[in-house]
Amino acid sequence: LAENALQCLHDEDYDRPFNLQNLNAETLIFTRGRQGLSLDGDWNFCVDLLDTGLRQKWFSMLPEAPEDRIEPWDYDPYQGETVPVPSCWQMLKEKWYFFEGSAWYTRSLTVDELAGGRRRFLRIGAAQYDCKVFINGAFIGNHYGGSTPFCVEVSDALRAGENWIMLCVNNTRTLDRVPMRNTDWFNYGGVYREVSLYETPATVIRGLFARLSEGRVKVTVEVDGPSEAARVVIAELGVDESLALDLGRGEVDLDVSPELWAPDHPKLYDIRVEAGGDVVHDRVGFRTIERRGTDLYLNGQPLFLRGISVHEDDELRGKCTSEADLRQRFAHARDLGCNFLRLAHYPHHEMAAELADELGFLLWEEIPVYWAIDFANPATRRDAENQLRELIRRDRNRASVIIWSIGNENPDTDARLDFMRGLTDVAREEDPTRLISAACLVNHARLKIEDRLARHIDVIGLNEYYGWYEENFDELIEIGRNSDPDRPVVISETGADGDHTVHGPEKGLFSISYQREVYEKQIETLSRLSYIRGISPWILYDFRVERRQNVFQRGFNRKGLIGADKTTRKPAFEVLRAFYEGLKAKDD
Ligand code: GCB
Repeated sequence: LAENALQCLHDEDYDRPFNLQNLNAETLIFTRGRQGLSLDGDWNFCVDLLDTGLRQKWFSMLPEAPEDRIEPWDYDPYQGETVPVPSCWQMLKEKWYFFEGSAWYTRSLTVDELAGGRRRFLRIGAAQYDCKVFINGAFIGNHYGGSTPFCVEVSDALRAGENWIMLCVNNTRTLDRVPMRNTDWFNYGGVYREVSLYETPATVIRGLFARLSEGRVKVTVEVDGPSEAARVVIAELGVDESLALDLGRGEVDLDVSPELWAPDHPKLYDIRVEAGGDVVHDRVGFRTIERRGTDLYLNGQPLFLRGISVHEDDELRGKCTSEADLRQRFAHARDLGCNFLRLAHYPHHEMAAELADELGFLLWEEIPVYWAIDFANPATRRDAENQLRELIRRDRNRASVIIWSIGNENPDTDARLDFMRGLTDVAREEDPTRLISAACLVNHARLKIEDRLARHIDVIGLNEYYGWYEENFDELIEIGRNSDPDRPVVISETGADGDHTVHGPEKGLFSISYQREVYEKQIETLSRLSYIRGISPWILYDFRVERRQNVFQRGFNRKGLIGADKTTRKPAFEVLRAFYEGLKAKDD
């Protein structure tokens, strides 16, 4: 008892040292084309609502046989229950469905002695939301942000022979996180993307950015470790160039004319980069994306985005995704006549953009600066900026990605404006070649697009729910008349719930017939607004969310054009498909 009381005194303290050693964008290494050792599979697991593990230091417990222990223990990280990684714990057991707190993952890893100077990096594809890493009892670092990858160098931490890796993952929603406590998607928890170990030479390629810039292919290489030059090979373009590295960074402009990547011609080139014995590969498409006035241009051609919004969600697997799931998603988007997907409201699995590159889809990628986060808090800002950097560094070689979105429906306060301007600076610094957007605000009293952020971004995203949250469609026309945007507007959301199951009503709100009517009226109205350069209605599939509990929702947002089974198409699907087919026919 006395010991427990003492531990409680330390409650406020225990987290502090962990905050000192953040894993962030600076610690990422470039992993495309590397052969890693997969650490997916069964890990020992325990939920820990009271954070007992941090106070009792479960991570420092030795893997002894229970009969040899001299102190009592409340959890044995080396024995007991296991769960598969990747997974979301909510999907594994009913009793974990609403669990929100810390959970411990442990597994052993046997490695050989590292040959002189070589290095090892552990990469976690994503863990929701904060993840503390311990190796052989030592705290290595922690990562904030539930949807971006992070790396930790473990060259010294792993020893030859058997090692123990422990992760403490916490999905508690707090006011200072990004997103904060209130979202319209389910708060899954766990290590829900792949975990791998990479071995590299002493010099490691951390960054590779290949893009078309002012008519030339530009390649930037960033390395960590001793190396004065890097080599860039794009065999199909006859490129084999050496570039000098200064303080670990070098850039080269290549005088070549690649075939341009476009949705109807998703041409990709193999690129290989070497530095100090380290080698990475990528497959990269080259294209341009611009805005001029209220227009968008892809490779100099006017562009209209025939889109659909998507979440990363699955009835059975939660936020944990697979290639088959992503291919099915793109097949549905293709059937719908889309050339564009909004990956809302957080970074999706990196495979989404890799497949979009191959299949020929344009993407909007986003960070979860969603609704009213703690804009005045410097720690919240650091977290958001880091998530944005990690997303951009992960996906900036994907031709499919044309827009970085920095937020969704945030109240127009001074603190928010300052925060968002900081994010536009980060996005432009990391990647000056893409457009920046955010779902901006409409002043419903004055019926006008009115958001101070609009003039700092390239594309004004607009979420409007006429026919659902707002009744009078004439007001949408009025907004069209009263607004005079000087840059492209994309309707980043619109839609209505439709319950297609046996529980769904015949007509009126929540019926699939009413959902269809809303789509018909939206299309008719939006077609009259001259400055709209695309739409991505809300949403492809119904998705799980805690806050939707009426008799038709039953824990799901039912605005999908297809049910949560990812199979049953609602009538609105056909309405949007017919509209997009018409637009395509006009384009051809
Ligand atoms: C929105 C949000 C989205 C919600 C949607 C809705 O404006 O951006 O996250 O799911 O509306 O269904 O209300």
